[in-house]
Amino acid sequence: VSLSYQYEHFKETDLKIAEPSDTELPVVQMVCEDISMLILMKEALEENGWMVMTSSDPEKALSLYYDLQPDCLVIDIDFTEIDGFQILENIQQHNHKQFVPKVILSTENNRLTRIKAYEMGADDFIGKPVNLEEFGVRIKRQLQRKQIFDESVLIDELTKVYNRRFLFDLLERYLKELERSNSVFSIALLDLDYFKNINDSYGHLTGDKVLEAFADFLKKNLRGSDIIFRYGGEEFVILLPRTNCQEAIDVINRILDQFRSMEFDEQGKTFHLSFSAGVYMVDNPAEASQDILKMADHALYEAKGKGRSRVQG
Ligand code: GH3
Ligand code: MG
Ligand code: MG
Ligand code: MG
Repeated sequence: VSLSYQYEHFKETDLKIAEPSDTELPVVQMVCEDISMLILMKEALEENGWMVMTSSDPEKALSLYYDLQPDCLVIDIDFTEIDGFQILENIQQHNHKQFVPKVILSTENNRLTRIKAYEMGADDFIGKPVNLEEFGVRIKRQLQRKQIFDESVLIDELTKVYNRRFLFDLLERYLKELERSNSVFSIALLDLDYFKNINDSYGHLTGDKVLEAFADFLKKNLRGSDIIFRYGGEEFVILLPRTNCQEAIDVINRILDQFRSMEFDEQGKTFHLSFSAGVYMVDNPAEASQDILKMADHALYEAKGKGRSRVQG
């Protein structure tokens, strides 16, 4: 397997689910030995416009689960050869930090089975026979929970770019990726210049609007591979994969030029803004993510000290 494949695969599987403006269909995976019932349930769910993947073989279901990373998993535990709870158990053991709602189906709709299911991490339990209409609504509810969870874990509410928490999560993954490759990546820490003046002159609501506009500007003008995070207040981080220090400085300088020429129009007054940035290249997988940010912050501090509106490597 070539690195580029790994890289694309890594991006697609690990990041696709995390796109802030994700327009992908929700994916529901179902495991059930009874194929005719599986078909009926699949049709019922597909009416909602969801993508539904099914399997009647537990082994295949598990590998599909890890490849697919579904948004909801439905397990009918009534298998003849195995204890269907083993599927749930296996998945819980490999629980990456992700949240995937799991719905258990069984004819054994009794107190002890339900308790066991919930104790093993099930999010819902539906007794068979399944009412298809109710089934669809209950799965819909689980998909909503999944979406709310993903967004709150990953995305900054105001600017809709990734949040600080996800930055550190993703840094860990990129550092691991460095171990496998000879690649590098760069981090740029951007801080708006004299932002307090905006709040003081126009009020906090305008300040918020400017932050949103800045995030939109970054989304529009950065390369598709660059990843944007709100680090805190008026500070943003750009992760530039496979980009060395000089290339990163060039990218951020280009962005700075464009941003300086952007005109803001508020309460009958127009103004321009700038930012300062610190860039730091990472080529050592042993580096701690906190230290990476410290180095970028150090460079940012230098940029501010030299008079702001500049990029410091
Ligand atoms: P410098 O050039 O040194 O960066 O000056 P500055 O005024 O940007 O820096 P300072 O850190 O002193 O002020 C940052 C301001 O950003 C202070 C704070 O009120 C404001 N701020 C932080 N988060 C938000 C936010 O979410 N909304 C608004 N409106 N303002 C925010
Ligand atoms: Mg600041
Ligand atoms: Mg400051
Ligand atoms: Mg500032």
